[in-house]
Amino acid sequence: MTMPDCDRCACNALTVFITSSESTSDLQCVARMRQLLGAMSFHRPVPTPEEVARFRRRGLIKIDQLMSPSEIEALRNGCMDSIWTPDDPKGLPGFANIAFTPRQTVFDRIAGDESLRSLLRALVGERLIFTTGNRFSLEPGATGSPWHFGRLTFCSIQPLELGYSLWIPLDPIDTRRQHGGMVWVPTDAWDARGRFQLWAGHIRRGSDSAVREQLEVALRAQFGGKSGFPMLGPYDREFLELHAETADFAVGDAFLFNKFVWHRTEPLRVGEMQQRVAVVLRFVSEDATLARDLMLAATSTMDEPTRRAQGIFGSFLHDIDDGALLRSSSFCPAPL
Ligand SMILES: O=C(O)CCC(=O)C(=O)O
Repeated sequence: MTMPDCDRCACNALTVFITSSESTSDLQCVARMRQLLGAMSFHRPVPTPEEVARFRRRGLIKIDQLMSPSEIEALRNGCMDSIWTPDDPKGLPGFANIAFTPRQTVFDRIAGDESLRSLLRALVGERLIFTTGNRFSLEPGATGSPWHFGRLTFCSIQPLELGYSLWIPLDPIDTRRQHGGMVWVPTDAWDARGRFQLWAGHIRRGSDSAVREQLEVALRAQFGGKSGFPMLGPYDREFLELHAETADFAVGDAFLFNKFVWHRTEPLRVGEMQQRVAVVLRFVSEDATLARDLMLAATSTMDEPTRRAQGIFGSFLHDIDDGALLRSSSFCPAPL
């Protein structure tokens, strides 16, 4: 059915509906109504069995139009809100009958959406715990993150347990023009699992200073640089660049990858776009367990408030022992 065009602006039939009703006064109402209709007509994509199999083999997937326009808008408006953690988490378990729910940031709200969770569950094959959200903004000339895997982000769980990042650019990524997107290597080419183990073993054993000194000399000799981290030698870098993949992203597209995927930022070239913003929602397996020792060793240069401000998830699970299921903590959001 075609509807006549609105005679007040260049919008569609919906405007006609509204302008012909009592509330003709403002176009804001039109915009709001369009937004609501947009949300009602938005359907998240459903992964095919082939996509699920490919994701599990490669550890990553780009999902077109995963996020609705209203979610993108909400993320744009709310992504500067800081991540909430309790003021005094150590004190809280001592109280009786204390009700504790993290404040709803836009990240919590969007990460909790059932249709998003059902898509993530289909891909990863289990329920996930939402841990934290990050915002990365890149300006022309800035390089972003060099090659890495999810070391610090997932330092609160045991090295071989699974964690996932959902990267959502809020600006379009055009790889042939300004780029500013991401570059990655699928896990069937190189899975960083072994490097994750090396890193975790290194920092766990390195708490003894004599051992650390010896390890660090060898680390620098093998991998170069001032510290030897992120444990990448010249051959490794060549290998990663040889297998690197990238993609264009329209706003609404997203990229899901597991913590063992090597990835880096591609710098934003000079051009029209003054900034590229991306937000990332982080999830861990429902069966993930607390690696408090690893988290403390990995963040040893941070004090407790900095850890919390950085959204280091394990830093506020004070009511469970090292090695316990994260979900057994009353501070842990429920797996969905
Ligand atoms: O947005 C970026 O450029 C970097 C994102 C990233 O490295 C990450 O999510 O781990």
